[in-house]
Amino acid sequence: MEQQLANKDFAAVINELPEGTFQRFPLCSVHGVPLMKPIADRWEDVENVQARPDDILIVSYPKAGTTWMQEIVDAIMNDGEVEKTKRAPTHIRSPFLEMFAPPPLPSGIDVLNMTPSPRQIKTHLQFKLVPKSFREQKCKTVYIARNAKDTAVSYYFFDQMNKTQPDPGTWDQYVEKFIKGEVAWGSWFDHVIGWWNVKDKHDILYVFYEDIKEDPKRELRKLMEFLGKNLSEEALDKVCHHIAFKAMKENPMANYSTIPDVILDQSHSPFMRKGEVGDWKNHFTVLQNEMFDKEYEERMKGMDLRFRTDI
Ligand code: PPS
Repeated sequence: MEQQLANKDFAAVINELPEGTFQRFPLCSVHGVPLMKPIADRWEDVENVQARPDDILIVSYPKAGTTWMQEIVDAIMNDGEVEKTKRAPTHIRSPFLEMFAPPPLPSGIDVLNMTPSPRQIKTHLQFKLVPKSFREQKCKTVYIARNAKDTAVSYYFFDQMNKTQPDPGTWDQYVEKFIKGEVAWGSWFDHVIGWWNVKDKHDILYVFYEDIKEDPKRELRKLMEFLGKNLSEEALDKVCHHIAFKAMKENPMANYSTIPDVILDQSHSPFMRKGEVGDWKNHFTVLQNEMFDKEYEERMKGMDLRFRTDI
């Protein structure tokens, strides 16, 4: 079924849809979280998704390294046989739970319903918004988190090139919106804290982008153990090579190059943009940084959740 979906020429279908089908959708509040209108409009469908006990949920705030984690999980689930990860693009191999799509394109839920178990499911939802059946089925969940400053920079470039997200405005305006959580999927703080607070109550592995960047093999081992897999050293080395930034940037099954410009305009900014820790220093002014730090201190007060903005 994945192969069938992979073989369909969605790009051709997308390019034939009437002008205006894809647009910079406004944000609507869903239980207090701003989500793009087409997601809010079909929220009941998302809430009613039926999880299976062997589903693996891959969760993140946008731009935290979701695609990286999707590639890692798929490679591990395929026992390090990385050739198997080339069977389809990321969004088919690992359906995006709340992703909307105008007919005849399949939505995230449509893809999910066609995916064989064990399914690897991407979501950007805060813990409180995840359909309850994932908790009932006690699904394994991998949460990937990235420091707020690099996330904000990455999101700013993404919102420029993703033609379905609200216009980010200037960088100065964006920093303010990001801090206030007035961006798609809401507040970075609510997201990382919400998942951190429940990580020991459910089957959740909380992983940091910066840790994978620092020592991919160490983090792969943690993931392998969590997913109940046992890869040889040789297989792990193969996975490390496969999930390196340069390899993924050049991999059409991982770099979103199959999505047409009308949605993702990669001529503006590539999806695989820099893949670094600390790029925020090239964008934050001294003033923006002071403002950000002040708010950060306030929001993270008393938390035992620590992020690195440098490695
Ligand atoms: S999305 O749209 O929310 O799913 O985006 P997401 O995949 O979460 O985040 C995209 C950022 O992750 C970087 N990335 C990587 N970094 C290091 N190594 C690898 N292999 C890798 N793959 C993706 C990607 O470049 C985006 O970050 P920036 O800082 O914009 O480069």
